[in-house]
Amino acid sequence: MAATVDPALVTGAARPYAVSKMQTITASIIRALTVTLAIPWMAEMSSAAQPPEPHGPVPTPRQLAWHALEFYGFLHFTVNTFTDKEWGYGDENPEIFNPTDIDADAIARIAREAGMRGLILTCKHHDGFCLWPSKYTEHCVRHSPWRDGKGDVVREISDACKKHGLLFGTYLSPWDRNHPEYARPAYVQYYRNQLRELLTQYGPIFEVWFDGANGGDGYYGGARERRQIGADYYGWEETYRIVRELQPDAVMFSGPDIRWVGNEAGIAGDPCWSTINRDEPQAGDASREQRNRGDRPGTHWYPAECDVSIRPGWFYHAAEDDRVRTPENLVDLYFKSVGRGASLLLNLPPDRRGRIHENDVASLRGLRKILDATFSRDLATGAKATASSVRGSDPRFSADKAIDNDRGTYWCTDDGAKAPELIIDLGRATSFNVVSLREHLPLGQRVDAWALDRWADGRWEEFAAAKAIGNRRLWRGPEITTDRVRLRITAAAACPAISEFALHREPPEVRVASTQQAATAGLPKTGWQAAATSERPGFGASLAIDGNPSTLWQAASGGGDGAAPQDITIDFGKATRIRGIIYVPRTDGETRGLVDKYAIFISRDGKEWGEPVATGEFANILANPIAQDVRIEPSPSARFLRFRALHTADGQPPTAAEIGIPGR
Ligand code: FUL
Repeated sequence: MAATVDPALVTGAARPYAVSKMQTITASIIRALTVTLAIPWMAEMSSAAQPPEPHGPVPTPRQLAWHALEFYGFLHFTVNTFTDKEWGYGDENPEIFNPTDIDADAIARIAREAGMRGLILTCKHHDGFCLWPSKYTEHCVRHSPWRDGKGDVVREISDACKKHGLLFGTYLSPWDRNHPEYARPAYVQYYRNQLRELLTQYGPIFEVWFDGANGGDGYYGGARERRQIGADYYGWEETYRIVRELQPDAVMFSGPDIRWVGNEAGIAGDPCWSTINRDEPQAGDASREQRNRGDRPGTHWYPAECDVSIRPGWFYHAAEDDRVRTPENLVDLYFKSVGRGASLLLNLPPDRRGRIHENDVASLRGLRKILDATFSRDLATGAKATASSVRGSDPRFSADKAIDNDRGTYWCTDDGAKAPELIIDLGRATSFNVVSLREHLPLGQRVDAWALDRWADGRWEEFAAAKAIGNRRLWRGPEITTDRVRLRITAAAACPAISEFALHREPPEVRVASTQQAATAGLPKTGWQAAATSERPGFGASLAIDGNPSTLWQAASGGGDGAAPQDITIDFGKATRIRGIIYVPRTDGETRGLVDKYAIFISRDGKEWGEPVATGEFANILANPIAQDVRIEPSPSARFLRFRALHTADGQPPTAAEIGIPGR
């Protein structure tokens, strides 16, 4: 049997995959990545060495195919787009879903141009409204004026993905705040029925996204109550089985295949291992820290996906049009997700037209421009590669396999050589500030730690050192100029198998990454005074108005249900226009006492308060603890404001890093 590799299917690092179907991708990647294990011409070589044994847990074929994607998009779109919320309560009238100018084609084209390999659509978010005409509910597009009730957003987006060579994935929220049977057995059947619709009617699905979020309360067919579910409620094993049956190539996020990275900020741990220690393959109750970094050594291959929005919220809000992440910020996230061996799932929320807002498009184009300018040229191409060890002196494992721009080949050493060196002689002084490394994943994650040296003044000088390589490891630093670079594997669990060593030079103007999204500017707080219903020693109310988000007010008393409500009352010293409030959650990485339900009261004299001027929820604050900007219109004027924490996400006494008033 002659082994030929179809060049179109070879997954060269510098060559993007020109495929549109998951099956094709899976087949091509597996072939390319495992080709060295099976090529018969190996036998013709005199010094034929055996490839090394895989080390530890290894990726499944579908995980391997997913690793190759690296960057794809999320589309958060539903009734929330029209109610300006992040979590709909489930009581929305389907008639409010009415995009004026939906253009799935344009959405897919923009995603493709940005370099994304697929799109995952919120077919149903927590509000329960279905973007396709599900035969199991009336709470869907069939009752929207959009396309006279004959529309199907899932169809339009999935078709557009096919047309533009993108993979398509589904998000079907397990938590459903609309369904009367939620938290009872009948709902689980309903959920599976809907999943079957999505997995059978829209072609190949590359990823099925299971969201663990659940705030408890909802409309639930008019009951308007809080419903608790137990850990076994959803019966996940059976649901996973359905996905495997209907879409065997699909990976399941927060199921058996891919783990959440532990934050919604787009940042993987450093290092971020693709393995985790589990009794079960899925993460279950893994801590955020464990999800963020993984475990070494791990019992299961369970790589991380970084989900993050291009705006502060997941859904479109016109008020965030000027808070879209900059291209530089997106590049920074790319390095901290893809560059740490995870994938980047970047959310692009369609607006009320059903289009990606111009500001988001501009940022995406900027991102692509920078990535192309950085990665289109590999400065190590054509260099001379030598290594301290080559497996069996077999040319199939020689040093140059790390710089041949082919992810299917790799440099590998003899079994005993666990701390080898790879020297890249560039032939002339070359400037770069990005180094890209990859391991040959079918053999597992083998490298624990590595360092990079440059040749300077007749000796090696270290300029980088870190842990873990995995699917991809990007080092980004100040510009280095040298004619020789050395990769030192400083610790490995098994002889290394390195499939890529590449050098790149970023356009100088983007090197200082701006990582901040401008927060809403608040009124200056001079002369303000604050008092709270309770405070823990050292965590007084005044710390919520000191302009310093690293200090916080923390209420005292109780735990569980007794923790809230609690009030913090602010005296502005003079009548002040109250455009709303800004609640800044604690910034110390802790999640205790995050307020998720609030009421706001105002008073002229600090004695008479009346009805609240605003009430609501800070949806999703636990997973995405960003500043919450609540607007009150028309804006009243008052000297006193009371922020009442009605409920906290974890039932602990409320906390606030800052409470402010929007300045405009
Ligand atoms: C979270 C959800 O609660 C958010 O609304 C969003 O969908 C995000 C991707 O996942 O858990």
